[in-house]
Parts: sequence; structure tokens; C-alpha cells
Amino acid sequence: MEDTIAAIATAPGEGGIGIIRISGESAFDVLGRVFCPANPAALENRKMSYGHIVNPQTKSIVDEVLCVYMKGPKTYTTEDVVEINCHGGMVPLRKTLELVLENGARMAEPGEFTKRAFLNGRLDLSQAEAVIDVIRAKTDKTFDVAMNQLEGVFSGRIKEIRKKLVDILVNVTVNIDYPDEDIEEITYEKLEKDLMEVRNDVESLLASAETGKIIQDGLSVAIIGKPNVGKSSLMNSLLRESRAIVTEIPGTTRDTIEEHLSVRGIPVRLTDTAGIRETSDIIEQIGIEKSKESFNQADLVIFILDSSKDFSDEDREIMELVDEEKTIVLLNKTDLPAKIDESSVREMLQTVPVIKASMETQEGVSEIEEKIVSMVYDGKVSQNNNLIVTNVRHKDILVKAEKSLHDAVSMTKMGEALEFIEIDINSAYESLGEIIGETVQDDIINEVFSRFCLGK
Ligand SMILES: Nc1nc2c(ncn2[C@@H]2O[C@H](COP(=O)(O)OP(=O)(O)OP(=O)(O)O)[C@@H](O)[C@H]2O)c(=O)[nH]1
Ligand SMILES: [Mg+2]
Repeated sequence: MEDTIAAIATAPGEGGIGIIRISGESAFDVLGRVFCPANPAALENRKMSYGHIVNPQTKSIVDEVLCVYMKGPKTYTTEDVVEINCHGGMVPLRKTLELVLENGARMAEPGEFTKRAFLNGRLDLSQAEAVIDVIRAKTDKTFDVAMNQLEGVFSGRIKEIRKKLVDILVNVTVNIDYPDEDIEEITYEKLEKDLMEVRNDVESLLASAETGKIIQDGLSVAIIGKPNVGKSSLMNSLLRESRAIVTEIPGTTRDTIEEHLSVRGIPVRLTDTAGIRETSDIIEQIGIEKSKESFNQADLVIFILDSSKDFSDEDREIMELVDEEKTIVLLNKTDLPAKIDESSVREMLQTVPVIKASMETQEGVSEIEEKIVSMVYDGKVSQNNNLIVTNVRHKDILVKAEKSLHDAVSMTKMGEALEFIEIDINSAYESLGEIIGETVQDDIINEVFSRFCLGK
């Protein structure tokens, strides 16, 4: 039997209301000890009731509240759950929680409510993991993918793949154990075909993992270029607000500026940097060092050139630093008479995309956004697909399963004994079970829930 746990379920700080959640067998008893309903007869399952939290020893009123009691098993944890809506300040919440803890509940650990939902079978492990992703989602896309996982679409796919593996395993095992019986004899051609199908399923999930990582963690984008080309202007355009100082004086931005934004649902960490040039100014020098650091670390670099000026040595020096794989060149200030065009860029950089832009007229801004989006989806994953592997734990397991399937296929091709092939098929099956928590160890479960916040 599980003990009864309690925690503040709302975010710390001030708010209209703050909620204390209690879950466990004695949740209702605990409530009964500290809650005085205005109308005791109205205290019903799943109905809000109004009243006061009262200290049973001193009889003093702690807070004026609304409470709801939800009888299990159709609750978040599947246990009996109570929620007390207090005034949303730290003092009423802390005092009420203290009283609840003195009257039969213990403090919940981070993620313990969701852990119970998992242990009691209401959510599988990947659904439980999605809860925290839903809470932390910063953009619509991240949220959609997490919701999809919470709803069980991802687990459903894993279960389908495991079902195929079970069918194969049954067939293999029967042929190992009763080779002389009158059963359908397994052919290596059929086995190979079946295994390949499962392997393709696993591979197509894995193919989404790179996109998934960006959807989860965000794409880091650095804007670089020599002074005065319009880097800060681009940052402001992408943010649609005047965040960075823009002046006609070269060297305006002296420190890197980082902002978070959503580009069509993709979380982006955007860094505006100090213009790179030779300078004796010590502050600017440090800023330039930081610029170089941030463009080394960025997933995508937007390198801006001023198209109204001739190429300078400064432009050339930066060009030499550029990694073509992750760079977009922006020819800015196209509203002014042109001194350089795409062909000038091509002399040094053959393969990078070049976009013509003007921060004065906003030309090219949406093209940059499209470029960012297409880099993230990269032809492997379609934009409206929400079945995407975003969790590193899942990805590692899929890699492991893919390896076992690869080995099983190779052995089948070589006509090895079924006993050996069975071992690999079985280990792929077991690995995939770790994703949904069917074959998972306690320490992994504990690690998963330790990432959660208190009260969830
Ligand atoms: N005509 C024109 N002017 C622009 C354009 N983009 C930026 N500017 C102007 O160019 C000047 C420099 O712009 P910033 O955005 O501050 O340039 P920066 O690259 O951040 O400069 P530093 O911070 O000094 O490295 C400002 O006066 C801008 O108004 C453009 O597309 N067309
Ligand atoms: Mg600037």
C-alpha cells in the first residue's frame, strides 16, 4: 500500500490561486482533518466545495479555499486525489501544506504524482516522460509533439513494432523447439523479409531524432559579420521588436546578445554578436572573441555582408572562418545601390545559400525563416508529422534495437542457426520495451522522474 503524498502543484510566486495536491489512500481523511466546508452536506466526489482550512489544534483559520475530492481510480495518479485551491501566495500555500503534512500526508518527491500514474499503469513510461515535455514546451511544435507522445501515439507505434517482433519470435521459437512437428516451416527468405520490415520501422523513427533534438532543445543561430552590416537589425527583425541597439556607428554591439524565439514553431536561440574587426578597444576585443566562440558553437550561422560596399579584408577574414555546412550568407542593404552580388560570394563560398535582404524594407526576412525551418526538417521529416523522437533516452534505445536487428538480418542472410538469430530478435524486443517501461530497471525509472518538478 502506498502512503499519501502532498505538494504545492502550482508554480512558486504570486498568482490568483495556488493549488495543493494530495494523493493516496488517506487523501480524503487528511482533507477532513484540515478542511471545514461551509456546507458539509455538499462535500461530494468531483464537486468543488467552498470553506476554510482550519488548524485542528488551535482552531484558527489558515485560508479561505475551494476543495475538490476525486475518488480513484479515474484520477491523475489512479489513487484518491484531493486538490485544495488556496490564495495564490507563498504564505497561504506553505501554511496549508504544513498542516496537510502534520495531518497524515508526507511531502511528495519531484515527479512522484506522475510516477504513481506510471506505476499504477495509467501512463506508460514514454507517456509519463511526455508530461514534463508538455510542461516545458516553449513553442507550438514542441508542444504538439509532446502532446502526441502523451496521448500514446508514440508508444502505440513502439507497441506495433514489438507486436511484429513477437510474431517473428513465436515462429522462430516453434521451429527451434518442434522442428519435426507438422508446423509451418520457417524459411530464411521470409524471416529476412520480416526482420527487414521491422528494421525499417525502427530506422524511420530514428531518422526523426535529429529533427526531434532541435524541436526539444532548440536550434542555436548566430548572426555574424563585420561591424555595421546590419546584424542587430536582423535580430530585431526576427524578434519583431527593437531588442538590440542599432546605430550607424560601426562597433555598436560590443557584447553578444542572446534571445529565444519561435520560428514557425521551432525554438530558436538567436545570438547577435559584436562585429568582427581589428580593434585596439579592449572591451570590443573581448566581445569579438565571444562572437567567434558563439559562431563555433552555433547550429546555424547567418553571415551578413553589406551589398552596398566593396568586399573588405574583414569580410574575407570572416569568410575563411566559415563552415559552409552550417552557414547562410545574407546580402543585406539591397535597397542601396549594389557593389557586390552573389557572384562575389561564390568566389570564396561555392555551396552556401545566399539570400538577398534589406532590413530597411524587411525583404528576405521570411526567406531566412523558411531556410531555418527547411534546415531543421531536412527532407527526412515532414512539417506536419508529430511522431518524432525527441527524447535522448528513446533515441539511444532505438539505436540499440537497430543494431540487434541489423545483426539478426546478417545472420539470417548467412543462414546461421535459428537459436542464434533468436537471441538478437529477443534483445531488440526487450530494448524497445524499455521505451514504454515494460522491461525497464528501477534506477532508470528513478532517473526519468528526477527530472520532474515538485508537485507534478
Ligand atoms: N539602407 C539600409 N540600412 C541598413 C540596413 N540594415 C541595417 N542598416 C543600417 O546600418 C546601420 C548598422 O546596423 P546595425 O544593425 O547596427 O549593424 P550591426 O552589424 O549590428 O553593427 P555592429 O553592432 O556595429 O557590429 C544602421 O544605421 C542601420 O539602420 C538595410 O538593409 N538597408
Ligand atoms: Mg550590432
